[in-house]
Amino acid sequence: MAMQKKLPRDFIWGFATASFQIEGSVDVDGRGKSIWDDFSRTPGKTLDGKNGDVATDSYRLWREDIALLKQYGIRAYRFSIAWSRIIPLGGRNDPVNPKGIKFYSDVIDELLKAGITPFVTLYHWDLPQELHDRYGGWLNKDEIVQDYVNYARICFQSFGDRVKHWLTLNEPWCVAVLGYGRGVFAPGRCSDRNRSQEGDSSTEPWIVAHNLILSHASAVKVYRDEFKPTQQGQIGITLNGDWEVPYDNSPENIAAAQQALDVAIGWYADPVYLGFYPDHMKKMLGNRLPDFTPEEWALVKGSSDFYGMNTYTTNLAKAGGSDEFQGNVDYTFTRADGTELGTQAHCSWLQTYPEGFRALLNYVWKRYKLPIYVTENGFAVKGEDSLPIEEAIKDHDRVEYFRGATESLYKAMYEDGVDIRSYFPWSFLDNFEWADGYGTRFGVTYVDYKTQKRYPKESAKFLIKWFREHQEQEPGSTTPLLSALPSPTPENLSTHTLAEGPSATTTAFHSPASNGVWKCPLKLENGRVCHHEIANGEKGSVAEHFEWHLRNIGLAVRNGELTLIESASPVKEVPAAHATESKASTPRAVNKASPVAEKKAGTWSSKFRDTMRKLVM
Ligand code: GBH
Repeated sequence: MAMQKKLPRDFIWGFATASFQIEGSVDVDGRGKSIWDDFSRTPGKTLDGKNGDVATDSYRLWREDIALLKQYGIRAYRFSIAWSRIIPLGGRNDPVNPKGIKFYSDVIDELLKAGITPFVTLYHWDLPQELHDRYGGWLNKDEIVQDYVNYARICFQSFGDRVKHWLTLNEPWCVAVLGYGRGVFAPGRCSDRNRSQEGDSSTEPWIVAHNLILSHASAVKVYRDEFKPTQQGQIGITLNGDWEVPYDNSPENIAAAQQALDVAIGWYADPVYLGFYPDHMKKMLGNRLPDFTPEEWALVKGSSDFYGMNTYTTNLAKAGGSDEFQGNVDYTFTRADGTELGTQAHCSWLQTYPEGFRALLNYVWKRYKLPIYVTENGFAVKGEDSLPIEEAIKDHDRVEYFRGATESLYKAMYEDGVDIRSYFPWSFLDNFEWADGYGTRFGVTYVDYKTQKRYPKESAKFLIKWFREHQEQEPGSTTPLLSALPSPTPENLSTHTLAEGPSATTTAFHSPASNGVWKCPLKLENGRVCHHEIANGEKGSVAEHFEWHLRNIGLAVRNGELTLIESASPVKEVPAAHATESKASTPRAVNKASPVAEKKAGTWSSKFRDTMRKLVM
């Protein structure tokens, strides 16, 4: 069999989040209000009536979160900065909040210390409330562009020495359409007076978009002029956009698919990358589409170093309907023959269709001709929120989604020649899913909102394993050394699953060797560390043996998480000693291990202990 090509070492992969969806602590350390604070507290605005006051509590739990990212062995983390933590009132003449700067600075330092590349979004929908109240926020071109640029500049100044990947805006389509057209996201403006007392869905979204594009382009100019020469980073915008397949082969539906793409993607991507608006938009909107002056066009065209892609699904496009935000095209997942496109997610707008991801990557590459950074891609399993944790973490549909997505990513790169530089599954954690509240879970890590404990789902393990197998590793790389991930049933370590892959020995916990002998699963990438074999053993005694190792290293599984215990117990070189120790800590009957003599016991254990402790710290 021919060797499969591997993703290059500098391919960036990791998980993504956004400030308002995870941070909570909305009135802590001088943070100002964002437009999502009160909006999410307004009855009727979120499906479950819940708000962002606590979310995943990550403003307080950020160290634990980064420790988990590190344990996952990922290479990058995409997160966003809350504008109102940096400048609580938002504006260019308003005071800067040192505590806000310190928070993100500490996060960045901690990530870098863990070998994780920070990928930073400046704006993921949480506009300072004051700017909305003061002058209409994104509706006010003369003010918002300057205020956004001022905020961006402070971020470049404060973090740019360490952050080399910047995203100006997340999904401007959503900001404009959902916030000012449909009125379902903050600030909730639209023409429907049952929903909002103010707003005009026929004009405001197009104005807001115009101002978003100018704000983005102006911030990029500042970065390129003032910071890039010394800081040497990349900066760009990230756009949502799903693939569109014609409902059938009729000419009007073939045209409809392109028209849908023109509004879903071309509305922003054509100006930013090509320097014009799609014809379909000009025809559809006439003078409601604000044009740019020649100077503005010069600023906007070419204002992104790369193509930032957030994509989730594919729509079947049918000509007709009056939804301008879809280009007057109807969307469906039901084919003409009555079959469904793919597996239905928890949210109505999302079904699986990995072929669409590959097609979209090809379309964007051919049309915009820039390297693609996939900055979001993910799936919410239907009904996951009503399952017990042990069931929810077996997220089969999400694993299948990512199996398809990674295959499409791989084929787009190596069969189609698309230049793709990053992949960020959404999301690192279940979190505040905007108007859906907390009932829709997109995480690869389950969050138990009662305890704020995190539990890796199967999808996290699938992705970690996929990238370990499909990406070139650093020479002599040892990550992830420790393949054990926290488990939801810590009291029973025998059910503790190890991530599969070359550095792990999963089989050890699943079945004995052919001669009925269990092998200790402790293994590093460069070889087996422990040579203990446990004859006549049942699963439990292997697990206890493994726990014994952990204790010797100074680690323990506590509340399902691998933690450092205050000090490592003295290294026991005599394998037999552990049987007694295990007994003391657990009522489970322990079969006496019949250890194979460990010749090098004295040499590996202390060194190994240090390595393992460093990993968990
Ligand atoms: C992303 O948006 C967001 O960046 C992220 O914050 C969010 O958590 C994640 O997706 C999961 O939703 O039915 O007409 O109201 C995804 C792009 C575009 C998907 C709009 C939902 C619904 C359109 N979104 N779409 S509509």
